[in-house]
Amino acid sequence: MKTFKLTLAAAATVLAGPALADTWDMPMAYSGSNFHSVTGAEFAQCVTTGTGGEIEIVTHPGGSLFAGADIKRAVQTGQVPIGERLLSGHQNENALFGVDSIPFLVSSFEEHDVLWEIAEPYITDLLAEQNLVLLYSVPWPPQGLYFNQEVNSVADMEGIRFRSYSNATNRLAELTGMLPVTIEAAEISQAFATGVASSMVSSGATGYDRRVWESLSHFYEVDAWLPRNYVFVNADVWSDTSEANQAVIRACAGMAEYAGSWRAREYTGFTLAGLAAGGMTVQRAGDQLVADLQEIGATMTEEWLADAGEDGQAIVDAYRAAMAAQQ
Ligand code: PCA
Repeated sequence: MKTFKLTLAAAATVLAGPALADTWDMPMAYSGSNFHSVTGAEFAQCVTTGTGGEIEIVTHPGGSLFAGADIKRAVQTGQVPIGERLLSGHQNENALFGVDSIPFLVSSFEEHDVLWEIAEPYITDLLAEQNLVLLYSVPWPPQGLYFNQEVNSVADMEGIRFRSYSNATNRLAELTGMLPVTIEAAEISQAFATGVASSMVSSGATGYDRRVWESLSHFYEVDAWLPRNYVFVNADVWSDTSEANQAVIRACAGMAEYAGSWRAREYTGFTLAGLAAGGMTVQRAGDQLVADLQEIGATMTEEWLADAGEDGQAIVDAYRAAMAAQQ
């Protein structure tokens, strides 16, 4: 009996000892060299170090574990505890997810920050309803237009095959008379090389990462919008995480958001220069093209407001009021 008691005591000590390392696989859609993926890898390292190895986050960039379109579902259903995804990739579920893709509402990082501060609580709530906890999010640089020819007006875009990544990009293609085809960033080099598409709206960063100068000739800076990526965790996994480890993860997330947002800014000029060095013509869109796009942007804004209901209107009104107050 005595031996039995001792054995029990020993077992209890083992159970109460240091928690076993928990590995969190983290799928990410963009290539390992992309600044979002670099930021995610640093976040993972920060959590692993900060939790003393109790939680080890392992990133899987480039869509290698789950393709971009499947990452949110994989986290929601607990196939993986954590992931990163393009927020506007969910605009088909709820228009609010496309709050960062309203054409020409914001056209700089500074304006985007004002919009995001207003919109973030709405997105946090929306994700919470879907069993997800928002940890951090980082913007992409401003979106411009890529072509394999000179384009001076929307009329010049007629019939071009256009790579889209969200509802908003799809709609832009429709309204400009182009033919949209949805393709993940990880697949675009091949899509352009084989002529599946010959145009897209995206940042200099993605064009640079995917070496699109090998297939395309022109990048027009139009600063249409700045979409965001976000990192999120399954809410059940989160509530099973100790308070101390939650605090570490929140702190690492705060640093990642800060560092990633600065990287996005620095990457903007660097990647546009890289596209030019690759042989592309990189320039601001001409007056006619800008005027045509503004008109399409106005239509898309009206459509978004109709879809996004009261919350969407409240966000846009609050943003416009905040900008007016800065004047
Ligand atoms: N790159 C991502 C989304 C926005 C961006 O700049 C992409 O093209 O898929």
